[in-house]
Amino acid sequence: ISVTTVQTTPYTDQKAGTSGLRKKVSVFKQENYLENFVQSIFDSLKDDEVHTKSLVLSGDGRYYNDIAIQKIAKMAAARGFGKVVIGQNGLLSTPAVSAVIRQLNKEVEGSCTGGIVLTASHNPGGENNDFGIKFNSSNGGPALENLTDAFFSRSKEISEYKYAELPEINLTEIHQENPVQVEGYEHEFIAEVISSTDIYVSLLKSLFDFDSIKALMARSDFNFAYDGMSGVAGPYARTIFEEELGVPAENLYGCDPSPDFEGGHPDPNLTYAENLVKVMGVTIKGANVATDTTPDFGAAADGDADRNMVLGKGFFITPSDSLAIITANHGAISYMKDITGVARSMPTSGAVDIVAKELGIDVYETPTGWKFFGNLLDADKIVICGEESFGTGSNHIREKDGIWAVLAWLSIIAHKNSETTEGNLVSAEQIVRDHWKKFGRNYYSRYDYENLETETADKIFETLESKMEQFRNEEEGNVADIFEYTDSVDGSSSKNQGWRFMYKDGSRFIFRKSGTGSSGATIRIYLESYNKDNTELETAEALKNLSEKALEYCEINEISGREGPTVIT
Ligand code: VG1
Ligand code: CO
Repeated sequence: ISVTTVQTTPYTDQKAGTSGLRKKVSVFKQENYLENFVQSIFDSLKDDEVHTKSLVLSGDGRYYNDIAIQKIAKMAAARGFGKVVIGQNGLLSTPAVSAVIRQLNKEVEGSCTGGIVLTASHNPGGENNDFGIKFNSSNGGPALENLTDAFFSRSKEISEYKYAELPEINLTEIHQENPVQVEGYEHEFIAEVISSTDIYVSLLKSLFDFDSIKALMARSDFNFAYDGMSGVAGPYARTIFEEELGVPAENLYGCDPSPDFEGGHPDPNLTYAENLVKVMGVTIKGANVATDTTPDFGAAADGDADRNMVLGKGFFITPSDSLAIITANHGAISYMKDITGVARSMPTSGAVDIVAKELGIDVYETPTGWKFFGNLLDADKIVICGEESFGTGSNHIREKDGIWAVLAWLSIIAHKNSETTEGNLVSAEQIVRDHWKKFGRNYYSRYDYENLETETADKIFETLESKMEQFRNEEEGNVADIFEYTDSVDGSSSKNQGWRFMYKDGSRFIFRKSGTGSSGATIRIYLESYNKDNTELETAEALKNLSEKALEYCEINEISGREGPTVIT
């Protein structure tokens, strides 16, 4: 098979955000745009990391997934990879990619360099929406900043890319293509199409006690609903919830992956997971409108299935509380008898810190983005980690894992009910309320102002910085700073990770610019207030003063001319 070299000129905007490169499909379709970025990734890897090694290559099934896979496979062959491993129909969820990379390296140490994940995650898909490319390293986790910086530098000076003239790979059948000899190499190149679900499902089955969850599902007083949001979670949900755990098919919504997520916004929160929220008897503001037939527990995923939103009957559970509650009840999860530590991203509420203190384990505060958990997980410093943005996970892989979080919750509910009789179910809501009673409650909310003009966003951050001094002087013990992180494993540091305004009692408001959008600027405002004793207030009520302060400090409504946030979670 011959290799063709194509001359190209650099693009200047191929800098990865919080999680890979995300742009409109039309941007990716510009001449050589995708090829430039992929070649920049490949050029940044050393020959001995690539030659004869395998590369996992798949995505969440959004528009352009299949075309990109064929292009990238040809480029991987030309770069000297020995193998590309692709999920059937080009589908692997983000957590499944992580699991497959780790499994290949477990079978033959050092055989898999990593993976390319084609997803823009929670961003809408389709011809007029977003596409994305992310590189994961051999530990199964998102590339660290030194690597993504190298990709960006390379992309600014790239002058050519190479592809091998491979025949089209048949993505629909599980099989191996015929091995080919690629010009310039002595080894053979092979493309293998594997089951999208097998490796991931066996991993999860090894972690959780499926029998006890199955017994919970069989109870007449427990009913479960799941929404795959028409993303890649569907096939996994079908296998795990329906086939393994006996959930009726009609309780699984949005479980057929669609290139444009059926026109939806595959982001599991109260605003965008409209269907599940309705099914679960919750209003967009989180109020309880459940009826007798409302399911007892429900969950939704994002496009690439690494996020989760969990809901009780008529009851919203914040991701920060979910992290704290999973940590507090880790004993209910078979493989987690001893845990060394936990981590949360900085804007995630401190609920988990309170639990960690009680358990006598370490807690780490990292910048936003799963890549920052990688080193801590690899060094066994933490077992569970999570983000306020509906991301939860553990050391079983190196990505957040939506279905894992659901199974963790189901394990906890099963455990709490191992001795209750039918009709007396300890509900998810009860578990949360008991938790608050014991540990106090971190009232929490996030406001997103999506798609602002870049200049508007800049002006808001300038305003904030100019007012930090005023905040410090306002009350004794106030702290205002810009969050900086030093990784305790490799010593690397990351600056400008959030503009923080913190009171002495732990209440705080924080501002960040989103790094996952594909156009304009999105500002996130995080509000948190801790109350040890009064845990039964309405969130909006409990955060009223703090919210007013935050809006007053940043002047976001005045500067942007908006009346309020686009999304509140
Ligand atoms: C957002 C979330 C962050 C998450 C990231 C990727 O980033 O805030 O917590 O890790 O998305 O999630 P940002 O920079 O837009 O705030 V996913 O599921 O979109 O890969
Ligand atoms: Co995602």
